[in-house]
Amino acid sequence: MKRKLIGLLLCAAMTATMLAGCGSKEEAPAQAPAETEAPAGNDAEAPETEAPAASGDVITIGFAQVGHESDWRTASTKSCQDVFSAENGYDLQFVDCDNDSAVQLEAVRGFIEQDVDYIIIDPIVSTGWDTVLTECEDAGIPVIVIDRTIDDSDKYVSWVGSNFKTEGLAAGEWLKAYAAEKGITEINALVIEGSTGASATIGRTEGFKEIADREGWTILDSQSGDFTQDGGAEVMESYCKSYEGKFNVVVCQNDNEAFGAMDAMKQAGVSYGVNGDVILISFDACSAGLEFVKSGDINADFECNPLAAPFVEEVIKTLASGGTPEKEVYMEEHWFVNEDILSSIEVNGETQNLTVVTDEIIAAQY
Ligand code: GYE
Repeated sequence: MKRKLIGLLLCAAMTATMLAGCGSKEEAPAQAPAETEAPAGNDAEAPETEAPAASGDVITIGFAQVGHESDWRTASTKSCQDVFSAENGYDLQFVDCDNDSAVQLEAVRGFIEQDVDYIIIDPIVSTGWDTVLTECEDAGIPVIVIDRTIDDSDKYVSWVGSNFKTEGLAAGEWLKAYAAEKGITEINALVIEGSTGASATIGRTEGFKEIADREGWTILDSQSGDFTQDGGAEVMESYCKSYEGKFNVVVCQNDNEAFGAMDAMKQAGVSYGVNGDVILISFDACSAGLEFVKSGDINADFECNPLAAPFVEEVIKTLASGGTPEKEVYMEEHWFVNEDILSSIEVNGETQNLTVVTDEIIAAQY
C-alpha cells in the first residue's frame, strides 16, 4: 500500500503543529532552515527533520529540478538531496531538466509512470502546467511546487518559495534611498533579466519597474541573461557598446549574471560598485555573491532562500498524517549591502532591515 494511502488512516489531530516554523501569505515568512544562520537575528526554529519513514517504509520522491544554471540552483539541489536522502528514509529520483520545459514535462510524466509517492516540481516556466498536473491528480500523486510558481493551474498541494515581486520592489526602494543618500538625482538603469517565462524573472522585473515608473527613472534596456554567468557577460558586453557612458545602474537578476556583468564591465573599462561609476544590484545573495558585496563590487544583493527542502518535508509529513498543508509557504529573505549608511528600507509598507555583509554571514550562507 502506498504511503499516501496509509497516511489517510493516520490520526488527523497530529497535524495541528506539523507546520510550525512555516509561514503562509498572511503570517510572518518562514524562518531560515536550521543549518543557515539567519543574519537579521531571527530566533524561530526551522522545521525539525525527523524522517517520516521511521516505520521502515521508503518514500519515493520524484524531483524535476530546473537545471544547474547558478549557485542558487546548486544550493537548492543540495538541500533536496540532503533532506530526501536514503539515510532519512527516502528514494529521491532526481532529474536535472537543463532549463528545457519539454524535458521537465517528460520528467513529471516519468514519475507518474514510476508511481512515486510525491512529486516535487521547480517549474522552469510558470505556464503550461494544467494538463500534466491533472495527470498527477488522476494518478493520486501529490505535487509540491518549490521556488518558482505555477500560474495557470492550482492542482498542487503546496508551494514553498519566495516573493519575487517583493524582491524587485526591495531593489527599487533600496536604490531610491541609496541614490538620495549619495545625491544621485538621475537613474539610467540597464536590467539583465533571468530566464524568460520564469516567475522569478517576471516578479523581479515587475517589482523593480514599478519603483522605476513611480520615481521617473529610465530603464534603458532589459534583456535576458538566462540566469547564467555567460549570459550576464554576453548581455553586458553588448550593453557596454550600445549604451556607452549612458548608464549608472545595472540590475542583474541573479548573482551569476552579476559575475558575468562584472567581467564585461571590466573588459569595457567601466567601473562599478561602491567606488565606481555604476551601481550594481544583484539577487540571490549566495555566499559567492556576498563575497562581492563585502568587497564593494556589488552594492546590494537581495536574498532568495534556496533551502526549501526542510519545509517540503513538513508538507509531506502533514500529508502522510492525513492533514492539509498550507497552500503557500514563504521563505525568509534578507537584504544585504556593503555600506553602513542606511539601516532599513520600507517595502510594501513594511520596514525591512539592511544587513551589512560580514565574514560570518558569508560563512553561514549557502
Ligand atoms: O534566482 C537563479 C536561479 O528560480 C529563484 O533561478 C530561482 C532563480 C535564482 O537560477 O539564480
